[in-house]
Amino acid sequence: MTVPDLTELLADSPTNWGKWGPDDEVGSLNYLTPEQVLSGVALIKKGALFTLQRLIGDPKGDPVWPGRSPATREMIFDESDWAEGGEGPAFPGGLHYADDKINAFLQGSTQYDALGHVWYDGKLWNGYDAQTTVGGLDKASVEPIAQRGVAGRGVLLDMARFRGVDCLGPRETYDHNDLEACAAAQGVEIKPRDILIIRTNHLELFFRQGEAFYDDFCEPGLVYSEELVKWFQDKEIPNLVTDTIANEITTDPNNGVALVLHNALMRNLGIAFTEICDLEKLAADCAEDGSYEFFYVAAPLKISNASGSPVNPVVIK
Ligand code: UVW
Repeated sequence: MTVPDLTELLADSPTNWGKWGPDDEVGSLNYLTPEQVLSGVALIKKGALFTLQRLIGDPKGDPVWPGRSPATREMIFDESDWAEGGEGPAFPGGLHYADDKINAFLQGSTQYDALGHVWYDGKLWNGYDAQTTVGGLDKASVEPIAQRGVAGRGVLLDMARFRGVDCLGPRETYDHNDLEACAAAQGVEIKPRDILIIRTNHLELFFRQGEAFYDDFCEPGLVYSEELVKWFQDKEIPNLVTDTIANEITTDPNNGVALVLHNALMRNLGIAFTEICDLEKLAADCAEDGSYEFFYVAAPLKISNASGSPVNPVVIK
């Protein structure tokens, strides 16, 4: 197969560039108006909270994109620093304290991608020049998303349960028609401006297989087509949230290109991507009470010029 480059493949793919002005850095999150936030709040019925972040430093391992390493945490001060000969600082009254730090890829755990995280043809979201990423993102970093915050009506699409499997395997695909069919089977409607949360439970294979998981690395997920991109644009989807590392099939089976939707949806339409979520408790609850719609809220960290940020999204039902 001759693999096209993204410029060629997405030559006629639509963009939302300029839709929210020449200085916009949050893209389709603009669809999350106060009315949208309130439509999510109105779905709170039983006061149940679900946090969607994976544990950083999970003893079972942290799944990351190949080439990245899991976060490491280092203890700076603990009680041993105040033992005989220790270096713990002395404070009046005898205060001791714990202090630690982490060294982490900002894309290496449950995270929001900045809209400027990916690009092709020298341009990122809204047409900003790729040179603006050099030394840190001057445009479309994660900071404007963090300054804004994310909240609205969320819908869970449990593709694993819909397909009657424990988890989707490598290379399994689904598209917007499958999402609609899944929603119909769950008795929920995908409405315009919904935050879409797709469960595959694929990372269960990482926890079962350990490093062997990477021997056959091609995550399952959405696959690019013109119709799919149009569906996302027409539905005005602000945010795509999944429990996989990259939110889409790793390599497109139709053309051999990697991460096409990062470009067609994030770079071109300005859709925010939230990756590596843990959706298991939420999915179990949705299956039990039959309700797949809820209030979703997320606050990525305010990190200047960053390509992404760790986050602990919260769903309230
Ligand atoms: C890459 O950056 C390659 O992927 P992701 O957005 O999934 O972290």
